[in-house]
Amino acid sequence: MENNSINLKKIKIAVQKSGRLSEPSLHLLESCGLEFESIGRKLLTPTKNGLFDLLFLRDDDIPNFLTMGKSDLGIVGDNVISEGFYDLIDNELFPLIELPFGGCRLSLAFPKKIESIKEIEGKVIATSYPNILSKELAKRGVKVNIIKLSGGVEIAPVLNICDGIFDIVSTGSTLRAHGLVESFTLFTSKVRLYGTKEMKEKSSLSKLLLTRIRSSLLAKRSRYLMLNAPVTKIDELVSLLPGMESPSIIQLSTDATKVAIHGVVEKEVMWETIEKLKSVGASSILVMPIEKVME
Ligand code: PRT
Ligand code: ZN
Repeated sequence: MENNSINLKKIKIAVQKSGRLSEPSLHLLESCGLEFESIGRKLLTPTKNGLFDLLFLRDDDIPNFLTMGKSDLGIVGDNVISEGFYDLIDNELFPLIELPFGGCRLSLAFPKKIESIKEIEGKVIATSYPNILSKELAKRGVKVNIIKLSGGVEIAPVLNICDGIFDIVSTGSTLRAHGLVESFTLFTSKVRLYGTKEMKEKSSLSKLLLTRIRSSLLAKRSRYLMLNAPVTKIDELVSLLPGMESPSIIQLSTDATKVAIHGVVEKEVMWETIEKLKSVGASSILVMPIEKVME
Protein backbone atom coordinates (compact mmCIF):
# COMPACT_ATOMS: atom_id res chain seq x y z
CA MET A 1 0.00 0.00 0.00
CA GLU A 2 1.77 3.18 -1.14
CA ASN A 3 1.35 6.54 0.55
CA ASN A 4 0.32 8.35 -2.62
CA SER A 5 -2.80 9.92 -1.19
CA ILE A 6 -2.21 12.86 1.13
CA ASN A 7 -5.68 12.78 2.69
CA LEU A 8 -5.37 9.41 4.40
CA LYS A 9 -5.41 9.60 8.19
CA LYS A 10 -2.80 7.34 9.77
CA ILE A 11 -4.21 4.21 11.41
CA LYS A 12 -2.87 2.49 14.53
CA ILE A 13 -3.13 -1.29 14.60
CA ALA A 14 -2.62 -3.15 17.89
CA VAL A 15 -1.19 -6.68 17.74
CA GLN A 16 -0.08 -9.02 20.50
CA LYS A 17 3.56 -8.34 21.40
CA SER A 18 4.52 -11.90 22.14
CA GLY A 19 2.27 -14.93 22.21
CA ARG A 20 0.09 -17.15 20.09
CA LEU A 21 -1.41 -14.33 18.04
CA SER A 22 1.80 -12.40 17.31
CA GLU A 23 3.21 -14.24 14.31
CA PRO A 24 -0.08 -14.95 12.49
CA SER A 25 -1.18 -11.33 13.02
CA LEU A 26 2.06 -9.98 11.55
CA HIS A 27 1.92 -12.45 8.65
CA LEU A 28 -1.58 -11.32 7.85
CA LEU A 29 -0.57 -7.67 7.80
CA GLU A 30 2.52 -8.47 5.72
CA SER A 31 0.37 -10.37 3.23
CA CYS A 32 -1.60 -7.13 2.77
CA GLY A 33 1.53 -5.26 1.74
CA LEU A 34 2.41 -3.68 5.09
CA GLU A 35 6.16 -3.60 5.61
CA PHE A 36 7.69 -2.92 9.00
CA GLU A 37 10.66 -3.63 11.17
CA SER A 38 9.55 -6.43 13.46
CA ILE A 39 13.01 -7.03 14.89
CA GLY A 40 13.27 -5.59 18.38
CA ARG A 41 9.58 -4.77 18.29
CA LYS A 42 9.34 -1.39 19.88
CA LEU A 43 5.96 -0.65 21.41
CA LEU A 44 5.17 1.56 18.43
CA THR A 45 6.52 0.76 14.98
CA PRO A 46 5.52 2.73 11.89
CA THR A 47 5.08 0.88 8.62
CA LYS A 48 7.54 1.80 5.89
CA ASN A 49 4.88 3.57 3.84
CA GLY A 50 4.05 5.80 6.82
CA LEU A 51 0.32 4.98 6.65
CA PHE A 52 0.09 2.75 9.73
CA ASP A 53 1.58 2.46 13.20
CA LEU A 54 1.79 -0.95 14.78
CA LEU A 55 1.35 -1.13 18.54
CA PHE A 56 2.76 -4.23 20.21
CA LEU A 57 0.77 -4.95 23.37
CA ARG A 58 -0.38 -7.71 25.71
CA ASP A 59 -3.56 -9.12 24.22
CA ASP A 60 -5.55 -8.14 27.35
CA ASP A 61 -4.62 -4.48 26.84
CA ILE A 62 -5.69 -4.28 23.20
CA PRO A 63 -9.40 -3.57 23.90
CA ASN A 64 -8.43 -0.79 26.36
CA PHE A 65 -6.26 0.90 23.76
CA LEU A 66 -9.19 0.77 21.33
CA THR A 67 -11.72 2.21 23.80
CA MET A 68 -9.27 4.94 24.88
CA GLY A 69 -8.85 5.93 21.24
CA LYS A 70 -5.13 5.07 21.36
CA SER A 71 -5.50 2.41 18.70
CA ASP A 72 -7.92 2.20 15.77
CA LEU A 73 -7.76 -1.52 15.03
CA GLY A 74 -6.66 -4.51 17.09
CA ILE A 75 -6.31 -8.26 16.60
CA VAL A 76 -7.63 -10.12 19.63
CA GLY A 77 -9.70 -13.12 20.70
CA ASP A 78 -13.42 -13.02 21.58
CA ASN A 79 -12.45 -14.50 24.97
CA VAL A 80 -10.60 -11.32 25.92
CA ILE A 81 -13.30 -9.01 24.58
CA SER A 82 -16.19 -10.94 26.14
CA GLU A 83 -14.51 -11.28 29.52
CA GLY A 84 -13.65 -7.63 30.03
CA PHE A 85 -15.56 -5.59 27.50
CA TYR A 86 -18.81 -7.44 26.82
CA ASP A 87 -21.01 -4.34 27.11
CA LEU A 88 -18.90 -2.47 24.56
CA ILE A 89 -19.30 -4.98 21.72
CA ASP A 90 -21.05 -3.34 18.74
CA ASN A 91 -21.09 -0.12 20.70
CA GLU A 92 -17.45 0.97 21.12
CA LEU A 93 -15.71 -2.19 19.93
CA PHE A 94 -16.72 -3.58 16.56
CA PRO A 95 -15.84 -7.05 15.30
CA LEU A 96 -14.79 -6.39 11.69
CA ILE A 97 -13.19 -9.53 10.27
CA GLU A 98 -13.01 -13.09 11.61
CA LEU A 99 -9.47 -14.43 11.27
CA PRO A 100 -8.43 -18.01 10.57
CA PHE A 101 -6.11 -18.49 13.57
CA GLY A 102 -6.21 -18.59 17.37
CA GLY A 103 -9.67 -20.13 17.58
CA CYS A 104 -10.35 -21.98 20.82
CA ARG A 105 -13.12 -23.06 23.17
CA LEU A 106 -13.74 -22.39 26.83
CA SER A 107 -14.82 -25.51 28.64
CA LEU A 108 -15.64 -26.83 32.06
CA ALA A 109 -13.37 -29.70 33.07
CA PHE A 110 -13.38 -31.98 36.09
CA PRO A 111 -11.30 -34.89 37.40
CA LYS A 112 -14.15 -37.16 36.22
CA LYS A 113 -16.56 -36.84 33.33
CA ILE A 114 -19.79 -35.11 34.32
CA GLU A 115 -22.77 -36.01 32.16
CA SER A 116 -25.34 -33.35 33.01
CA ILE A 117 -24.59 -29.70 33.56
CA LYS A 118 -27.13 -29.64 36.42
CA GLU A 119 -24.68 -31.83 38.39
CA ILE A 120 -22.25 -28.93 38.72
CA GLU A 121 -24.72 -26.80 40.71
CA GLY A 122 -22.95 -25.45 43.83
CA LYS A 123 -19.50 -26.72 42.84
CA VAL A 124 -16.35 -24.58 43.15
CA ILE A 125 -14.86 -23.67 39.77
CA ALA A 126 -11.51 -21.95 39.22
CA THR A 127 -11.08 -19.79 36.14
CA SER A 128 -9.43 -16.73 34.61
CA TYR A 129 -12.76 -16.03 32.89
CA PRO A 130 -15.29 -15.46 35.72
CA ASN A 131 -17.49 -13.11 33.70
CA ILE A 132 -17.88 -15.43 30.72
CA LEU A 133 -18.45 -18.36 33.08
CA SER A 134 -21.18 -16.70 35.12
CA LYS A 135 -22.91 -15.33 32.02
CA GLU A 136 -22.87 -18.71 30.26
CA LEU A 137 -24.04 -20.61 33.34
CA ALA A 138 -26.82 -18.09 33.98
CA LYS A 139 -28.12 -18.85 30.46
CA ARG A 140 -28.23 -22.51 31.47
CA GLY A 141 -29.81 -21.87 34.86
CA VAL A 142 -26.86 -23.17 36.89
CA LYS A 143 -25.08 -21.50 39.84
CA VAL A 144 -21.53 -22.27 41.00
CA ASN A 145 -18.93 -20.69 43.28
CA ILE A 146 -16.25 -19.07 41.17
CA ILE A 147 -12.62 -18.61 42.21
CA LYS A 148 -10.70 -16.22 39.99
CA LEU A 149 -7.11 -17.22 39.20
CA SER A 150 -4.97 -15.37 36.70
CA GLY A 151 -2.95 -18.42 35.63
CA GLY A 152 -2.16 -22.05 36.41
CA VAL A 153 -5.86 -22.84 36.52
CA GLU A 154 -5.39 -26.47 35.52
CA ILE A 155 -3.44 -27.37 38.67
CA ALA A 156 -6.12 -25.95 41.01
CA PRO A 157 -8.19 -29.18 41.33
CA VAL A 158 -5.08 -31.22 42.29
CA LEU A 159 -4.35 -28.67 45.01
CA ASN A 160 -7.93 -29.02 46.28
CA ILE A 161 -8.64 -25.38 45.56
CA CYS A 162 -11.72 -26.27 43.53
CA ASP A 163 -13.88 -29.06 42.13
CA GLY A 164 -13.30 -28.19 38.51
CA ILE A 165 -12.03 -25.52 36.15
CA PHE A 166 -13.27 -23.38 33.29
CA ASP A 167 -10.45 -22.65 30.85
CA ILE A 168 -9.32 -22.33 27.27
CA VAL A 169 -8.99 -25.62 25.43
CA SER A 170 -7.44 -26.08 22.05
CA THR A 171 -6.08 -29.62 21.53
CA GLY A 172 -7.10 -30.82 25.02
CA SER A 173 -3.59 -32.06 25.87
CA THR A 174 -3.11 -29.63 28.79
CA LEU A 175 -6.30 -30.92 30.43
CA ARG A 176 -5.28 -34.54 29.90
CA ALA A 177 -1.81 -33.87 31.32
CA HIS A 178 -3.48 -32.64 34.52
CA GLY A 179 -5.93 -35.54 34.77
CA LEU A 180 -8.93 -33.43 33.81
CA VAL A 181 -11.81 -34.40 31.55
CA GLU A 182 -13.46 -31.79 29.34
CA SER A 183 -17.14 -31.94 30.18
CA PHE A 184 -19.00 -28.95 28.68
CA THR A 185 -17.96 -26.33 26.16
CA LEU A 186 -19.70 -23.10 27.12
CA PHE A 187 -18.06 -20.57 24.80
CA THR A 188 -16.38 -20.65 21.39
CA SER A 189 -13.81 -17.96 20.71
CA LYS A 190 -12.58 -16.64 17.37
CA VAL A 191 -9.77 -14.20 16.85
CA ARG A 192 -10.98 -11.11 15.01
CA LEU A 193 -9.87 -7.78 13.78
CA TYR A 194 -11.76 -5.42 16.09
CA GLY A 195 -12.07 -1.73 15.38
CA THR A 196 -13.42 1.54 16.74
CA LYS A 197 -16.62 3.10 15.45
CA GLU A 198 -14.64 5.23 13.02
CA MET A 199 -13.05 2.13 11.49
CA LYS A 200 -16.43 0.41 11.28
CA GLU A 201 -17.80 3.43 9.47
CA LYS A 202 -14.93 3.06 7.05
CA SER A 203 -12.49 5.89 6.98
CA SER A 204 -10.98 5.69 3.50
CA LEU A 205 -7.76 4.03 4.70
CA SER A 206 -9.50 1.47 6.89
CA LYS A 207 -11.77 0.59 3.97
CA LEU A 208 -8.68 -0.03 1.86
CA LEU A 209 -6.99 -2.12 4.56
CA LEU A 210 -10.12 -4.14 5.33
CA THR A 211 -10.51 -4.94 1.62
CA ARG A 212 -6.85 -6.03 1.48
CA ILE A 213 -7.26 -8.25 4.52
CA ARG A 214 -10.41 -9.90 3.14
CA SER A 215 -8.65 -10.44 -0.20
CA SER A 216 -5.60 -11.91 1.46
CA LEU A 217 -7.75 -14.32 3.52
CA LEU A 218 -9.66 -15.28 0.39
CA ALA A 219 -6.42 -15.95 -1.52
CA LYS A 220 -5.08 -18.09 1.35
CA ARG A 221 -8.15 -20.26 1.56
CA SER A 222 -8.56 -20.66 -2.22
CA ARG A 223 -6.84 -22.56 -5.01
CA TYR A 224 -6.76 -21.88 -8.73
CA LEU A 225 -7.87 -24.92 -10.74
CA MET A 226 -7.13 -25.55 -14.42
CA LEU A 227 -8.60 -28.53 -16.22
CA ASN A 228 -9.51 -29.86 -19.61
CA ALA A 229 -13.09 -30.88 -20.31
CA PRO A 230 -15.33 -32.18 -23.07
CA VAL A 231 -17.32 -29.31 -24.66
CA THR A 232 -20.52 -31.22 -23.90
CA LYS A 233 -19.84 -31.11 -20.13
CA ILE A 234 -19.06 -27.40 -19.74
CA ASP A 235 -22.25 -26.42 -17.89
CA GLU A 236 -22.04 -29.32 -15.46
CA LEU A 237 -18.36 -28.65 -14.69
CA VAL A 238 -18.83 -24.89 -14.32
CA SER A 239 -21.59 -25.47 -11.77
CA LEU A 240 -19.02 -27.32 -9.63
CA LEU A 241 -16.72 -24.26 -9.57
CA PRO A 242 -18.72 -21.53 -7.85
CA GLY A 243 -15.72 -19.61 -6.40
CA MET A 244 -15.36 -15.87 -7.10
CA GLU A 245 -16.54 -14.80 -10.55
CA SER A 246 -17.56 -17.27 -13.23
CA PRO A 247 -14.80 -19.59 -14.46
CA SER A 248 -13.00 -18.91 -17.78
CA ILE A 249 -13.58 -21.23 -20.73
CA ILE A 250 -10.65 -21.40 -23.15
CA GLN A 251 -10.55 -23.05 -26.58
CA LEU A 252 -7.83 -25.70 -27.02
CA SER A 253 -5.63 -25.20 -30.09
CA THR A 254 -5.45 -28.89 -31.04
CA ASP A 255 -8.80 -30.42 -30.03
CA ALA A 256 -12.14 -28.78 -30.87
CA THR A 257 -14.06 -31.31 -28.77
CA LYS A 258 -12.42 -30.06 -25.56
CA VAL A 259 -11.95 -26.77 -23.69
CA ALA A 260 -9.79 -25.67 -20.79
CA ILE A 261 -11.68 -24.39 -17.75
CA HIS A 262 -9.99 -22.15 -15.18
CA GLY A 263 -11.68 -21.42 -11.88
CA VAL A 264 -11.25 -20.87 -8.18
CA VAL A 265 -12.20 -23.31 -5.45
CA GLU A 266 -12.05 -23.12 -1.65
CA LYS A 267 -9.16 -25.20 -0.26
CA GLU A 268 -11.45 -26.92 2.24
CA VAL A 269 -13.61 -28.52 -0.45
CA MET A 270 -10.86 -28.91 -3.05
CA TRP A 271 -10.38 -32.69 -2.91
CA GLU A 272 -14.10 -33.30 -2.91
CA THR A 273 -14.52 -30.91 -5.86
CA ILE A 274 -11.69 -32.57 -7.83
CA GLU A 275 -13.32 -35.98 -7.45
CA LYS A 276 -16.64 -34.58 -8.66
CA LEU A 277 -14.95 -32.83 -11.61
CA LYS A 278 -13.19 -36.07 -12.59
CA SER A 279 -16.41 -38.04 -12.43
CA VAL A 280 -18.00 -35.58 -14.85
CA GLY A 281 -15.09 -35.93 -17.32
CA ALA A 282 -12.44 -33.40 -16.30
CA SER A 283 -8.84 -34.34 -17.15
CA SER A 284 -5.33 -32.83 -16.81
CA ILE A 285 -6.33 -31.07 -13.59
CA LEU A 286 -3.78 -28.58 -12.24
CA VAL A 287 -4.08 -26.95 -8.81
CA MET A 288 -2.19 -23.76 -8.02
CA PRO A 289 -1.89 -21.47 -5.00
CA ILE A 290 -3.18 -17.92 -5.36
CA GLU A 291 -0.70 -15.18 -4.48
CA LYS A 292 -3.21 -12.33 -4.20
CA VAL A 293 -6.75 -11.42 -5.12
CA MET A 294 -6.94 -7.80 -6.21
CA GLU A 295 -10.40 -6.29 -5.83
O1 PRT B 1 1.14 -11.98 27.28
P1 PRT B 1 -0.24 -11.93 26.76
O2 PRT B 1 -1.26 -11.53 27.78
O3 PRT B 1 -0.33 -11.11 25.51
O4 PRT B 1 -0.56 -13.42 26.26
P2 PRT B 1 -1.47 -14.56 26.95
O5 PRT B 1 -0.56 -15.47 27.69
O6 PRT B 1 -2.65 -14.00 27.64
O7 PRT B 1 -2.08 -15.24 25.69
P3 PRT B 1 -1.60 -16.42 24.70
O8 PRT B 1 -0.52 -15.92 23.80
O9 PRT B 1 -1.38 -17.71 25.39
O10 PRT B 1 -2.96 -16.54 23.86
C1 PRT B 1 -3.48 -15.48 23.16
C2 PRT B 1 -4.86 -15.83 22.66
O11 PRT B 1 -4.79 -16.98 21.85
C3 PRT B 1 -5.88 -16.19 23.72
O12 PRT B 1 -6.46 -15.07 24.35
C4 PRT B 1 -6.91 -16.96 22.91
O13 PRT B 1 -7.78 -16.06 22.24
C5 PRT B 1 -6.06 -17.65 21.85
N1 PRT B 1 -5.81 -19.09 22.11
C6 PRT B 1 -6.03 -20.08 21.20
C7 PRT B 1 -5.30 -19.66 23.21
C8 PRT B 1 -5.23 -21.04 22.97
N2 PRT B 1 -5.69 -21.27 21.70
C9 PRT B 1 -4.72 -21.93 23.99
N3 PRT B 1 -4.67 -23.15 23.77
N4 PRT B 1 -4.88 -19.15 24.41
C10 PRT B 1 -4.39 -19.98 25.35
N5 PRT B 1 -4.31 -21.33 25.19
C11 PRT B 1 -3.72 -22.08 26.37
C12 PRT B 1 -4.78 -22.39 27.43
O14 PRT B 1 -4.85 -21.35 28.36
C13 PRT B 1 -4.24 -23.67 28.09
O15 PRT B 1 -3.26 -23.39 29.05
O16 PRT B 1 -3.22 -23.32 25.96
C14 PRT B 1 -3.56 -24.34 26.92
C15 PRT B 1 -4.52 -25.32 26.34
O17 PRT B 1 -4.09 -25.74 25.10
P4 PRT B 1 -4.29 -27.27 24.65
O18 PRT B 1 -3.89 -27.27 23.20
O19 PRT B 1 -3.38 -28.09 25.49
O20 PRT B 1 -5.75 -27.62 24.84
ZN1 ZN C 1 -3.19 -12.16 27.91
